[in-house]
Amino acid sequence: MKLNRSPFERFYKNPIIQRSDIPYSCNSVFNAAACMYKNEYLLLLRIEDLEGISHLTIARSKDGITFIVDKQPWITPSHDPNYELYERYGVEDPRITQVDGTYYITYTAFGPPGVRIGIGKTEDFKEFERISLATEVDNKDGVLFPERINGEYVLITRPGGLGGQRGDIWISFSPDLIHWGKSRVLMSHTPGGWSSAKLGASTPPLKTEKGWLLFYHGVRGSGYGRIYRVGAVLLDLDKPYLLVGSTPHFIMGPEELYERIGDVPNVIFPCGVILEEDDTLRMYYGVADTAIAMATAKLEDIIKLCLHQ
Ligand code: M1P
Repeated sequence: MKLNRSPFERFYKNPIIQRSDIPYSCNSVFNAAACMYKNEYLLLLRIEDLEGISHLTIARSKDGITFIVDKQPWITPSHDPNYELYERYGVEDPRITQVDGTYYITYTAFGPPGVRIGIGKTEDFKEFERISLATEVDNKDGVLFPERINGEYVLITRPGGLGGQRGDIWISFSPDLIHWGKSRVLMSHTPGGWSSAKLGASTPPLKTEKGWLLFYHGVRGSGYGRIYRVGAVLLDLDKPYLLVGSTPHFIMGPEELYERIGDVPNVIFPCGVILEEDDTLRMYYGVADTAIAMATAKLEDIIKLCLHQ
């Protein structure tokens, strides 16, 4: 049975990118960041290699559906002594945010001490410059706001939440993308509900007239494993630590076989959303940690759900 009130429509030929589309050997491709660059859709794919280490590779498309994947990885675990230990097990789950004309990439740096949020930047999707490891362990699901607010960069994070631990969504502020503070809890997991285990930001906030629109994933344990679903909230434009609306329930969950079956079953994990000129949202999401799918929704429908209209 389909979710009655899901505003999202899945692309009929999902998944749009799978392992056979990658021009070199790998285990899987999932959880891709998305943006527009020079009139093309650009995805930054998380690709897990045959040793289980993830790196990031660019894919490009004219129509947002048919993607050509670069022949070489772009961002791989760093050999810089300041980063090597923290990225030794991989770079994962990227998000792209354009701030003041520069593309910033947040990602999960995974190494022996645990997971941290890395931030880097690019102007041309050729050169990539690391800026900072913004958090200590264990912290992930970092998304950056597309504007400085009151002069500060704003980052959403998810400390904790590894294994069976609980995890909430936090927000922090920085003058320079290196030093972060004024941290506070933005959203907590909901005991007994669809995000009873943990939450994490999914896509970078999108500015709307009604507030910053943030998609997030909520996770619930089950006898068979965890279930990853998606909800949305609106945050105050000037005080982004304040919620002005939230969907009363999850708005998309695993339903199709490609979302239910794979390396990690029952996972939908968006990392990128693109707003089209006609106010259609195009969401790119990892499915079952195995492939990438796309779904569309009308911005207005999501906002109405957040405002319970
Ligand atoms: O396997 C599901 C997801 O698990 C982790 O996400 P989170 O820590 O937010 O629950 C990540 O490993 C993610 O890549 C993966 O899709």
